[in-house]
Amino acid sequence: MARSKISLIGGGQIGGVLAQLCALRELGDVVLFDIVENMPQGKMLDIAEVARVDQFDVDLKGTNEYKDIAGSDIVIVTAGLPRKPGMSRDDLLAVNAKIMKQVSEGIKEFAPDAFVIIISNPLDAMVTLCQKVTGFPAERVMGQAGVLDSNRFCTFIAWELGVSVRDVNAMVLGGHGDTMVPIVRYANVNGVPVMEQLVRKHGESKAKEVMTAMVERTKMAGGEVVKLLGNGSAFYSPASSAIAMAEAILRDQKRVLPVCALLKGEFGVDNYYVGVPCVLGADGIENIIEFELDEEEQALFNNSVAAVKGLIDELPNILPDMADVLKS
Ligand code: TXD
Repeated sequence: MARSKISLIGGGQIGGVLAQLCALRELGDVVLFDIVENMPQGKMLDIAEVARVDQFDVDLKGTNEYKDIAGSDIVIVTAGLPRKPGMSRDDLLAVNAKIMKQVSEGIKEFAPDAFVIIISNPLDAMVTLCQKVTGFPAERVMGQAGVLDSNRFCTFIAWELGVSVRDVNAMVLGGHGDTMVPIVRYANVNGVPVMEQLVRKHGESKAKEVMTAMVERTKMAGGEVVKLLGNGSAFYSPASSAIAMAEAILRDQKRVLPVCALLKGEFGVDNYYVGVPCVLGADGIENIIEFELDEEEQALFNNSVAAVKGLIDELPNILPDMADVLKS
C-alpha cells in the first residue's frame, strides 16, 4: 500500500513538532512548507537524520514551493502569527486572514483532494475562510481546538482528583476563544461524574468553587502558556492534538473528537464553524454528534457562536476582494 502524504503549511514551532510526530508515528511521507527560505529544509533534514535512532521509514521534505504539496492526503495549516503576552487570539485576525487566504489558494490549486486541518488563530474564523476560499466540501475542512481545550480540562480534573488523566472524559465546545464552553455536566472519571467526586471531597459549595476555577483555568489555559513562554504560544499540545485528528482520518478510526466543524442546524446554529463532537474517519467529518444542551450551556454556547460571528463579519473589511465569496 502506498504511504499517505501529509503536508504541513507553516514550519514554525507547531509545524516542526507536527513533522516530528508524523515521522515518529510513521503516519506517512511529510512535506513541510514555509515562506522562510531554507528553514523548513533545515528542520526536515534534522528530523531525517535521526530516522535510524527513532526507527521510522518515511520521506521528509522541506520546501518553499506549493507544487510540492501535490497529492497530499492531509494538509495541516499553522501558517500565521502566534500571540504575544497580553494579546487575545482575536487580535491576530487581520494579519492571519491575509496569510490564510494565500495558503488556501495554494491548497486549492495543488492539493484539491486533501483533507485540511487548520490550527492557525483565530481558529474558527480561519477555518471558515479556508473553506470559503478552497470551496472544498465542509466535511474535508476542519479546525483543531477542541481536542486541546478538552485535554486541558481533563488534565486539571485529573490533577484535582489525583487520578490518571487517561480515565478522565470531559469536553469543551464552542469557539476557540475566551468564550469557549467546558461542559461540566458530562465530565466523568470512567463514567463516574466529576461533580459528585468533588462534592464528596470538598462539600457542596466548595465543590462548585473548585469546578469554576478549573473551568476558568481551561478557558485561559492558552494565555497562561503564552505568559510563561514570553514569546510565542503553546506548540507541543496543539501539534499532538492535530495529529490525533489526522490519524483518525488516515487510519479510519471513527474517533469521537471535539472538532471545529461547519454546523447546519445542529445545536441551533446555521452555517457557522464552531467546536462540537464529531466522528472522524476516512471521509473526514463523518457525523456531528448532537445532544441536548441545558439552558445555561446553550446560552454559553450561543454567546461563543456570537463571538465567532463577530470575527466572520469583519473578514470582508480585511479582504474586500473576497467579499462576495465570504457572503455566499
Ligand atoms: O489549538 C490551537 N488551534 C492553537 C493555535 C494553539 C496554539 C497556537 N495556535 C496558533 O497556531 C497560533 O496562534 C498561530 O496562529 C499558529 C502557529 O503557531 P506557531 O507557534 O507555530 O507560530 P510560529 O512559530 O510563528 O510559526 C508560524 C509559521 C512561521 O514559520 C512563518 O514563517 C509561517 O508560519 N508563515 C507562513 N507560512 C506559509 N505561508 C505564509 N504566507 C506564511 N506566513 C507566515
